[in-house]
Parts: sequence; structure tokens; C-alpha cells
Amino acid sequence: MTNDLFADDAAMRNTVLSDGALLLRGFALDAARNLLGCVDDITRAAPFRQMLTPSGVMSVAMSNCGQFGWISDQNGYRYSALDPLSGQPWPALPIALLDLAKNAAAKAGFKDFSPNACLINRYAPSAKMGLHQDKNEGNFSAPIVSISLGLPAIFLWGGLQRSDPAMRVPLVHSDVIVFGGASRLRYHGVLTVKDGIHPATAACRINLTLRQVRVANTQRVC
Ligand code: MD3
Ligand code: FE
Repeated sequence: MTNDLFADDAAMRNTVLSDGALLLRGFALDAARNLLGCVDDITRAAPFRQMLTPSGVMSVAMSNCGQFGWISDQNGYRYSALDPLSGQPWPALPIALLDLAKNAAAKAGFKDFSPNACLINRYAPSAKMGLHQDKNEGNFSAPIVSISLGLPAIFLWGGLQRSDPAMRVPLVHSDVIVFGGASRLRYHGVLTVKDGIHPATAACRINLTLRQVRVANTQRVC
């Protein structure tokens, strides 16, 4: 059966990037079209926007779905249950996206991953993301699952200190990475996305990161 051979072929290209970081090449291939339709629906309700940070405006445009969304302004970053543009909750996390993330996490050994936040990054050509750590989730025992769609990019995979040397990992449409355990707090980034056209997304790269977030003070009822 052609499908099984193809699946085996993809599985053979899976790579452990470092302890706790598993790259699943082509893992989102079957779901990609549906996921991109979900992104269209989500961003009709919660449009892509370039957020401010204490050091300037980001080149990546962002939106979110799920119970919490990652937001930033001149004062810093945090997770918020409401979209600051609308004052409304973020659109729901689509079941297909949740399922794919859970299946990817399970392949890496995380059996009870239950993401409640998904950051959606849109890279137009010339957009990039500098080296950073993700440490606002309030829960480092859960992994983060990253899905790449559309134009290719070079992912920078560093160490636990900003000055550690970074590995360059080329990512293409439908690649999925699970980052957990000893890799959860490594520095990482994305080099400038090059001009191009991809049949699935036209002139951009979309990255979805699924996270299990615990926000202090938000769940307290008193
Ligand atoms: C490793 N996004 O949104 S995904 C981010 O391609 C982010 O848009 C990049 O870094 C992108 O925060 C890279 C890979 C990724 C995401 C989160 C991580 C790697 C990670 C969190 C911890 C460790
Ligand atoms: Fe990150």
C-alpha cells in the first residue's frame, strides 16, 4: 500500500534534535489543508497583528486560538484569555489541531499533553524571530508542539544560554517538532524568511505552536 510506504518513509526522516526535542518530518501533511482553513477562520475573528515589545515592533504577525493567547505590548509579554483588539475571548482551538498536537506529543513520549493555547505566527518574506526562550507558560513539564506550514525557514536551535552555539535546522511545509523535557527552555529563533511562493500559503510561512499554559491570577475565583 502506497500510503504505508510513504508514512514509513516520512518516519525514517524523524530526528532527535537534542534530548527532548523530536522533529517529525511531514507529520502534518494530511492535515495541512484543513489546518490552513482553520487559520483563515480564526484570523477572520482575531486578525493577524504585529505586536509591540519593549524593544520594538515584531516583524512576525500573530494571532491566537484556545483558552489563552500570547500577547505583547511595550510593557512586556504575557498570556491573556482575551484578545486585546476585540476584548473578546480568542477563537476556540479546532479539534483537528488539538488532535494533531496530541498525536505528535505522544510520539515523543508525552502521553497526557493537553494544550489550551495556540500561538499562530505569520512570516512574510523578510520576517524573522530572534533567539529567545519561552518561559511564560507557568508549566515547563508540558512540551510545546510546533507545526510549520508554507514557505521554508531555517530554525535556530540553541542551548540553555543565549551565548551557546545554535544549530541550523531547515524546516519545510508540514514539519512538526515536539519540544519538551531537557529541551523545553532552550534558546531558539527563526532566520529571515526568504521570498517565495508556496502552493499552500502563497507568499508566507505559518507556524502554529501549541502550549499548555497556566496563568497566575486568571483562574482564581473569589
Ligand atoms: C523550543 N516560534 O512562537 S517554533 C515561538 O517558527 C517560536 O514561529 C518559532 O519560537 C516559529 O515562540 C519557532 C519552534 C519552537 C517554539 C517554541 C519553543 C521551539 C521551542 C519553546 C521551547 C523550546
Ligand atoms: Fe519560541
